[in-house]
Amino acid sequence: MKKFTCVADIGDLRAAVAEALELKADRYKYCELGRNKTAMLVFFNSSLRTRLSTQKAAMNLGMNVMVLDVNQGAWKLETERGVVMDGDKAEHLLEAIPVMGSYCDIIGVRAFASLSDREADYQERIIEQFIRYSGRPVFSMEAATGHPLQAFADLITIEEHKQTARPKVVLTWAPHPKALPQAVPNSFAEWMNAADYDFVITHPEGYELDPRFVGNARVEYDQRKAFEGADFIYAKNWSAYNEADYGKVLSQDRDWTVDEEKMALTNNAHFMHCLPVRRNMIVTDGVIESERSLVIPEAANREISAQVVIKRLLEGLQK
Ligand code: AN0
Ligand code: CP
Repeated sequence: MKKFTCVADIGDLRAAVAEALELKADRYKYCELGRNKTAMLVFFNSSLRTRLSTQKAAMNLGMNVMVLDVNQGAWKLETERGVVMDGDKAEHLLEAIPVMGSYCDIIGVRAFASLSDREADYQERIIEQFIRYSGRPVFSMEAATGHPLQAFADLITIEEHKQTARPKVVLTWAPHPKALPQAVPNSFAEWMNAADYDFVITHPEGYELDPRFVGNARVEYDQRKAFEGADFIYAKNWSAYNEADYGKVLSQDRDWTVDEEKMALTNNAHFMHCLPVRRNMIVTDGVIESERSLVIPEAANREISAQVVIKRLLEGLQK
């Protein structure tokens, strides 16, 4: 594997899940693979899980790890080409990227959507420049339009807990006070479609996602109807994707909060969320604390999804 930004990069999903479960059972089996190799993790945005789980995954493979928080201690970076740099930005991404690449063997990048320029966000301008100019295999730790390490961990978690071959999985929008990217729901939809589950997306009108990610999923505007018979409820907030409202919060309607009454409509569904989660906005205390909640095992599987991805990037270096 030469890069990891979307489901296509991982290839056959059955094989990827099998590899994940093999690594989970023996996480130090390939501890020599990364010896004398360095992973650099570059963060343009905050993180708890991605930062820790990706470091742990690289360490399990015997790698050295360097973490850079671009906004804390590094020079302020200009990302647009052609700008006269007479403001507060001291360095351009076009120098910073190859410099970072010169110190490592693989690079992970977290660079969220601006939510102000849909075209620039959906062209993935930041991570694409890392792919082009770093000279190293690059993997997404949540870019503008996708969070594939999260979606892969979610897939592993569903495979571990499903009771039927083709479970009903429901992605539901839920309220949040701030404008959040579409990256998590986009990737979740992409991976659920690839896994060929019975997949339904529910959200208020105006929150339609990019059709390229929605694919063949069924869209149901009545949340309660969507929940009927569900085996997994995956909650997430996102801001509007449509051109007129891009990046805006259109609703904070707490009638969309996932609560016990709505979970009772499901087939005793498991509750999932990528975290961090705002309690009693996205989900009630009762649901997230219930025995059907998978939020902690889901987060734990981030170490496993990252380890499969980094292992494959390391194997790709040898070819
Ligand atoms: C981010 C998002 O919604 O993309 C990261 C989620 C993993 N969430 C927040 O900023 C709260
Ligand atoms: N789920 C997730 O990516 O969490 P962090 O933003 O804390 O890394």
